[in-house]
Amino acid sequence: MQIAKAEVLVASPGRNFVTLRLTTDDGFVGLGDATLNGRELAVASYLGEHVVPLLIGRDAHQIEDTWQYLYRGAYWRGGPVTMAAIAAVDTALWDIKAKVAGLPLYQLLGGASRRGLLAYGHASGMDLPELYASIREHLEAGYTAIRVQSGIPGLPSVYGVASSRNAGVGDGDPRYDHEPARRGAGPVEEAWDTRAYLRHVPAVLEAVRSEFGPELVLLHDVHHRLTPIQAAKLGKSLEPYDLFWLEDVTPAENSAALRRVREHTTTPLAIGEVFNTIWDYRQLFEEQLIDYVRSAVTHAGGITALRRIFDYAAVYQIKSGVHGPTDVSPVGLAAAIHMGLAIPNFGIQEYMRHSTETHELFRPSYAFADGMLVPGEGPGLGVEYDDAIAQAHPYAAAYLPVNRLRDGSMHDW
Ligand code: EZ4
Ligand code: CO
Repeated sequence: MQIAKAEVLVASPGRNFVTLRLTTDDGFVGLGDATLNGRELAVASYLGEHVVPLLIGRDAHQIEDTWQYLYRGAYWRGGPVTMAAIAAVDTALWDIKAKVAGLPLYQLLGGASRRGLLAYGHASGMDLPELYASIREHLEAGYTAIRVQSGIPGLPSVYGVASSRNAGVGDGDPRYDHEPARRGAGPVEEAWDTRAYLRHVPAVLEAVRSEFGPELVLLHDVHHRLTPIQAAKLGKSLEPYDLFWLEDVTPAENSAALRRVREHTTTPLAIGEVFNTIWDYRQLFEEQLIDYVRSAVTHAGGITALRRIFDYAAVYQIKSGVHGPTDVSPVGLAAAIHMGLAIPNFGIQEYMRHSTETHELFRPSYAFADGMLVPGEGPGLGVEYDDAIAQAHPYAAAYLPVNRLRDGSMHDW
């Protein structure tokens, strides 16, 4: 069974998605997500110019060999563009293999190890009343685990806080698909003040914990903004509020920073959404510096590569906590749901519902109910790309914001 056709599809149902569609000579179709938020066309070009020509005529069943061929064969290894491209090929080939077998993909990964995936949503508010309202909406929608992001006094906008009041969780609520790659010729500039953040956040989590009680699973994302000692101090100060995890406390390049954090706090740590390969995790795993792996299928080289990362993590009792923002397409999310159902060391799955337009384009068959995600039971990933809908949503340039400190210096966003 040979790969006969490989198409790189770019569409923008509110935000940009890059999808690879492979078709075999006997008519099986597989999809892979190659979306790199804010840098989408770099991956589309890498795929179109350098990968697609190598795929035509290859045996669609040789997933491992194709992965090795694209990873080793480029000589220039790793990096977000390359690994998103490899991820898309890998995911599409798994989709095809499962369709040929006539099974939902999780069956090829060892079958179901649980009833569903505990999922967390994003609650946010510029102030406490707005945040409480957002948490209540999530509870009503069935979430039992919630990420909490808050406005900071003195800063007009902050990462993770939806830009309009009462951002909802419902299907079709455009405000919930707010993840902040904004259309335009360049990035929006936000202001950041680390001291103001560190003063404010413990009070927010104290208030939320006392308002909603001890059962609710709470998470918080620091988005790579602190120095090691600032992160250590924050982790320690949040211990009384029993977080499920504190995410991305320090910039991802400096693994040893988390040693400093670990020396001071028992708050669980998650990192890895911007990592590309298993090597990025090596020190973190071997020194047991983290508790959850954040890599998405889309950004870590696909199902083949992420499964290896999870197995390596399991040696150290480290669990999955797969990145699931709305910039990972329903194809990437479906792949994560199949993996999460099967792997032994599943932890939690991030789940921000995609917009109605995005669901119309991809028609995913996974479902969210009672706080859990389950994949569809049809063959493959359970996602179908609708070309007619794609036609109506052409690519539009969009950028993630950048951060500047009060004196104008650039800071990590
Ligand atoms: O900012 O995926 O935990 N989730 C995150 C995301 C990232 C976006 C960047 O494209 O940190 O919201
Ligand atoms: Co994050």
